[in-house]
Amino acid sequence: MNLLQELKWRDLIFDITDPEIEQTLEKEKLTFYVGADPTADSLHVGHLISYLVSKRLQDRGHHPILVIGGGTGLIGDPSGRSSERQLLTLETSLKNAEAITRQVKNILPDAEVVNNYDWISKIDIITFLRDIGKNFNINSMMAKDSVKSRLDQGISFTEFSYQVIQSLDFMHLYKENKCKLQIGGQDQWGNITAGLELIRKALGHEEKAYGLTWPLLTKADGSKFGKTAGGAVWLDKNRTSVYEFFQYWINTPDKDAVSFLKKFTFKSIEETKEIISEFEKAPHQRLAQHKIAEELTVLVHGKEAYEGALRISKALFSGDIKSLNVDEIKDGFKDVPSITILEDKNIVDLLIEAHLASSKRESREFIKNNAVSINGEKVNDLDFIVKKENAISNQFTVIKRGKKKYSLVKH
Ligand code: 545
Repeated sequence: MNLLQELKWRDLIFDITDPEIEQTLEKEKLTFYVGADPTADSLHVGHLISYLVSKRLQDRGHHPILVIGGGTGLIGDPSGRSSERQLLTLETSLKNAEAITRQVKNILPDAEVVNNYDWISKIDIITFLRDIGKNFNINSMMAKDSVKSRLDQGISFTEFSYQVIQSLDFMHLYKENKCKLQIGGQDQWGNITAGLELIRKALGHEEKAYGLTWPLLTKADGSKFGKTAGGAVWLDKNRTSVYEFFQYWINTPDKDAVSFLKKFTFKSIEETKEIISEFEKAPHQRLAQHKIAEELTVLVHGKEAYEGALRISKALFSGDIKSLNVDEIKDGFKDVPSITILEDKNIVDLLIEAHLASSKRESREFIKNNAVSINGEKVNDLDFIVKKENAISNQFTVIKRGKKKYSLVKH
């Protein structure tokens, strides 16, 4: 399969600007680019796709430029938004740009990373309106989805002009880096084609450049990709722990597992097909989910961090809590209800305090029926005292009631 066919097989093509792209990607080693505006100080899993598609192109010999939009972030892309954005301050935009640069360099260590503030901030208004502006037609600018969908509600001149700035980036990279292809999500189609038109008008009809978009990420049940009850799944481990990141992928619904496996992993088509067939024979074993979680956690956080996350999930599954260190307990039990106790406590009372039993009678029942364990060990003694000195690192005691109910006791 050639590159474009493979991308189609993985459902990563929404549109291309020219069918010729298919052959060009086979014959030439292209320099291409993808941009991201630093609207936050971390990417989340929804933004990963840009860098995964870039990696696929890079693996076939093409050269990625990753544009961090320190400049465009100051303007605000109206694409895919129903209302005006809050302006970022220069300080925030540049600070976020730095944080995101670190993240993308980690994912694609061999890519060139540039910040468009470096050239956008140098353009003066007369050059902008004469040399750039003359190539734009207000009617076609208004026909772009990003603008058209906002005409009723209103759109500022600032956001209206965004497509001109992104076009300018494409032309800049075309001239300076021979960059001939821009890729992006389907919401970027209008901005990408605006750039192609600028290149054609300003530089001449013989100049060849291309655009390629992938479809918006969706989930079979209609819920939002990349979100959990706790909010977005970030790539920054201080916002979303490695264990939570890993767990997000492990929890991929069966209905999405095949599509995610194709889009998010770098196994060959053959191996992917084998995994799919194993998975479809025994979906309860969650082979596809494990492969996705393993590859993405290693890519974003490294092998060691992945192994830590795997250890937490195994310990929680088997109940072997004692094998975890304090940090692993904190990660693994982040979403589990917790209580703090100031002195050692009898187990019957503690179950009530931890909301694992509603009365002393019920509490005693659970204990007598062998349904309660402390740090992975069954407790059936009604006089058992939960002590700080027996806690994991003298800090945490994990109580489990029944198969799934947990409470984290902090001493
Ligand atoms: C800026 C300058 C350029 C080319 C592109 C840009 C960015 C582009 C844009 N892209 C989106 C984005 O989201 C915020 C990221 C938070 C850190 O706004 N104008 O920056 C998303 N992009 C990835 C995909 C996207 C897009 O980063 O293209 O479709 C989401 O999948 O929405 O010269």
